[in-house]
Amino acid sequence: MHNIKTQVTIIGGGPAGLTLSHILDHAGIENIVLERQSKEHVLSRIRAGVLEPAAAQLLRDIGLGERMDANGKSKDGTKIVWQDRPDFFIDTKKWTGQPMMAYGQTNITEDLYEARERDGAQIYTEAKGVQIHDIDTSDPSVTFTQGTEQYKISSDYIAGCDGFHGPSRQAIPTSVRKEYERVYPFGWLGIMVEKPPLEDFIYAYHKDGMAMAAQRNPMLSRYYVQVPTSDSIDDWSDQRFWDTLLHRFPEELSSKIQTGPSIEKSIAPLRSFVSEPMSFGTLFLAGDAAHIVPPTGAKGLNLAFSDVYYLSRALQHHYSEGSDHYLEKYSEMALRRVWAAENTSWWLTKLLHYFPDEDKFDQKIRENDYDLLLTSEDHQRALAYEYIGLPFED
Ligand code: FAS
Ligand code: PHB
Repeated sequence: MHNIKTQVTIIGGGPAGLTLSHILDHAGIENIVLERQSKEHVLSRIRAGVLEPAAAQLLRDIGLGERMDANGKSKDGTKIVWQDRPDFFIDTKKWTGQPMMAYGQTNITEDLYEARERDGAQIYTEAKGVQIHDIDTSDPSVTFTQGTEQYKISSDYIAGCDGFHGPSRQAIPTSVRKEYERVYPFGWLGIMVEKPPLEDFIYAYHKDGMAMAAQRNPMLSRYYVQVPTSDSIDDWSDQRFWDTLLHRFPEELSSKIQTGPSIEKSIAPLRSFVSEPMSFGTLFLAGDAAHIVPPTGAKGLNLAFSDVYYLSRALQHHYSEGSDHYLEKYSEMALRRVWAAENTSWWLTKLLHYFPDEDKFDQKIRENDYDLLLTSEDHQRALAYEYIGLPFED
């Protein structure tokens, strides 16, 4: 058994874990990252594509914004198109003065791994059997194996950045943990295609189901269609995907969509989920380990960054100023922003998707919500501020 001591043990080498490790390292706080998968597996994941202004600025502030600003695209907002109604633009630039940033999570994770390796970070990939011990004491530890070697890491704090399926959340006693969940009766079938994208990110409402146009770079497009949860990827040939997508977009847009063979195709289930509190003893959860949002509001990755902003600040105040104020306030501060994003994502999911069990009243409410966006500047401004997310609290 290798016995190792550090200050913060970070479980999970996705965006939350790697960003936290980077910030702590540059603040002189020793940390070790444990990642279950290989680096190649983590970098192969295709997920988010849009950063809120605050998340983009955080990456710049921690010295990781150069490739984002060089290769990403500033977007004034996101378009909604609606069968038989005028288009709407969630104009964050006009109403909040802040554009969104189109830069894929895959690129961000590449930038993070490159920076961590350059800085000589301690990252254990293919760390298996992670177990968390004694988080309600001042001597918490994590045990795991890598290959045939066994390890025990003792640290002051443990950061659970291990996503929805990781062990960290489960380490909080059920007597303390409260979970809130909404599982949606549909998923998003997403594909990646090496073709020029449309100009805008576009959500399309159609009575048969939602569709979405996204992008990664001038020669890489990402598209989604709403599919029943009973569907599997084998039910969806590329041809069926394209027929469905073009059917759900208005003619003036579908005629501009360049189709082609998919280079990636996957179905993501949709759920809204929050686990409270986000901390217990010396364990602090960040990112998908604590909460999940449907991708409709482009919030998941952005919440991971705001959690990491709050947690890294709290740990820096502990080590540099001996103050535990932000550690004690972490969960309630992070959850204020999480619940605001849960609300926005839930509202946009209701607005833009066909629900199999909905009735005519639901449809009239949906149409009225959209018509208010078309006619009311107050509603337009409110949605724009929701779409960029709450400002980070002092
Ligand atoms: P992650 O899940 O990214 O990272 C957790 C890491 O912990 C993983 O690398 C995992 O391997 C590791 N881990 C898990 N268990 C472990 C263990 N026992 N030991 C060690 N390590 C362990 N968000 C958006 O904003 N827009 C989108 O369009 C979007 N699309 C998505 C599509 C899919 C299919 C999924 C699953 C999510 C999507 N998301 C989207 C949300 C997603 O981007 C997350 O919010 C983001 O990855 C959160 O980052 P982390 O909290 O770091 O969690
Ligand atoms: C994406 O770029 O994949 C994307 C963007 C915005 C969303 C969902 C997905 O709301």
